[in-house]
Amino acid sequence: MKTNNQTLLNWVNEAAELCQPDAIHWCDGTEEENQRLCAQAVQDGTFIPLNEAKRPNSFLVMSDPADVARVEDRTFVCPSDPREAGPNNNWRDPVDLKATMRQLYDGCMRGRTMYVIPFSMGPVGAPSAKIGVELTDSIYVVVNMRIMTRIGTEVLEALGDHGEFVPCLHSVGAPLEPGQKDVPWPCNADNKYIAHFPEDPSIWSYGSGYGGNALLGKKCFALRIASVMARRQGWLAEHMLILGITNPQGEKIYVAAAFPSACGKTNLAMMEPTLPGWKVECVGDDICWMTFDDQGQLRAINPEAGFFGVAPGTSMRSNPNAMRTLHSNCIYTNCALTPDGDVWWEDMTDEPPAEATSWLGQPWTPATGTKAANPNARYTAPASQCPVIDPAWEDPAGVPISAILFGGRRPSTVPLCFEAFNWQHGTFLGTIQASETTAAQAGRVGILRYDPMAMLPFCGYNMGDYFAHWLSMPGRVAQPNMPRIFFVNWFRKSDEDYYLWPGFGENSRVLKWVCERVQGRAQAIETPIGLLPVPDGIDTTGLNIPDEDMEELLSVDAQAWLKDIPAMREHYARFGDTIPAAMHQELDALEQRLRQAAP
Ligand code: OXD
Ligand code: MN
Repeated sequence: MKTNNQTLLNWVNEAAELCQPDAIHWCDGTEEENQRLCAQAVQDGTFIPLNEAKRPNSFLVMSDPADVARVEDRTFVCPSDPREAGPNNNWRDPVDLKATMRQLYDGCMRGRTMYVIPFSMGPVGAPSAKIGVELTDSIYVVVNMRIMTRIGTEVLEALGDHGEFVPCLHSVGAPLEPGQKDVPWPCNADNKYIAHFPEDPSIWSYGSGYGGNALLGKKCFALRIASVMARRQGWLAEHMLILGITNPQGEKIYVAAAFPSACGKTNLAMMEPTLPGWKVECVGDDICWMTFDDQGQLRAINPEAGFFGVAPGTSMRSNPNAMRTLHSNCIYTNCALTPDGDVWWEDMTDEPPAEATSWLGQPWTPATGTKAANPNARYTAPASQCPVIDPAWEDPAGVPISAILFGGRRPSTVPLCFEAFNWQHGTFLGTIQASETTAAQAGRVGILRYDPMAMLPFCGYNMGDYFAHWLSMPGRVAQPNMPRIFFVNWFRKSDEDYYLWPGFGENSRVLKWVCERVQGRAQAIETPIGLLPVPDGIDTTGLNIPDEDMEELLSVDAQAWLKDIPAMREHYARFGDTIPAAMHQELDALEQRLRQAAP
């Protein structure tokens, strides 16, 4: 046996008795093991090897069409007291749900191997790293966890005989009878449960093999369970990218940023600045754990080791550094397959391939009229392969965070960028972070969907208590050196419905302003909503943007903001009396400042 950790051994035995796998395999995390598992998955018909000359050591996987995304309505957060979970989570009584799930797990791994994956979220042995162990009957999960986290023997060694770990039990829920032929993507589409028991803490997942439902280190551990730990222990587990930005003088700061899904987190995290002499380097694209150091400085680690990125829309134009990360050693899920054994997805190239096999395994041409790749098709790529990975991305001490950005997709009302007055006001801005519905969604256009701190699907406890935790941060150390908080909006549209701001690499111009504010070099104008750049505050050298557009991007329309106030109050009402009084005061104060400013 690879470990003497009795708690771990007992739990693996109990799980094996319940799930009844044919075999148990303890993952060592080696390349040799990885090769064997990938070869097995090819033989099983789950993995399609890609063209060795084009994408060495890479595989395409096509999932069951009934298992293509995170299932929020089947995700449960189960403390004993439902108030702890809050209205932002689906709650079930933990005793009842465990009984229900035990019945499902009973014999669920028959005909399969149970893999034991010891994994570390964060560099192995780092002070703020945390260990989990995932038991799974899916090779796809093992191979993806190996990219997304650090797995294997070194983690067991770091765990030691008495170390603590979060047990994560996963099954696709598709036992095989003797002689029964397997399908390429086993799952149990009608019985999915993604359950979190924060008081244990433990994670039980059943029925899905996809992404955040099955790679339990990511959303389940690093956000939902970790947010509960962070609250108890006085740190922050956030749905944020982390980047380093260096000016032409070589001065560097680190920034963390929270945007809801589909707002370009990965693109910002590894952008190529258009401003000459500026450099952006990536620490992480999705999750950020922040702890105070003994100087009162918040320092961040990326608990992950890979990118599980949305493929469609990723191109040399939108994210060249992501494209350059994908040269080898990647897993692709639900992308299309080209005749020369490569992958393709919508907007990857200007010209689509003349023909391909769609993610549904069907012949596809541009005339087919359906998407070749699933809209949630993904790549799983080692972060170490990113050409702009930050030199300190695995520093066990983390990187010092000087600024936090919030933002959403706001075609109207919200300016390009502004700064919060202080930490409390910045927290308030995070709580009212929202995206507007667009024509792409059914229902009315322009409705605000609030996603506070981009954590609505990922906060493992009551959202109101989470706001209070944010407010408590500066009081936790003697001399806090809090990051400055900013709000950005790349998606502002003109009255004629075009995007006023070009986005992508041009966002470096906004990051430049953020740096200059942090360094005390940029002026700002006090407005009812916060501190805005002065006219000319944003460097537009070489950018062909009309003065009127720039003016609109940096204007505060008090009437438009006032129109949003009732929706903000409704949003708060959803969380009842758990919303801290300070947040209501901020909302009242905002309304008052807007009324004074409105003509
Ligand atoms: C993700 C998400 O996959 O936020 O990162 O849904
Ligand atoms: Mn995410």
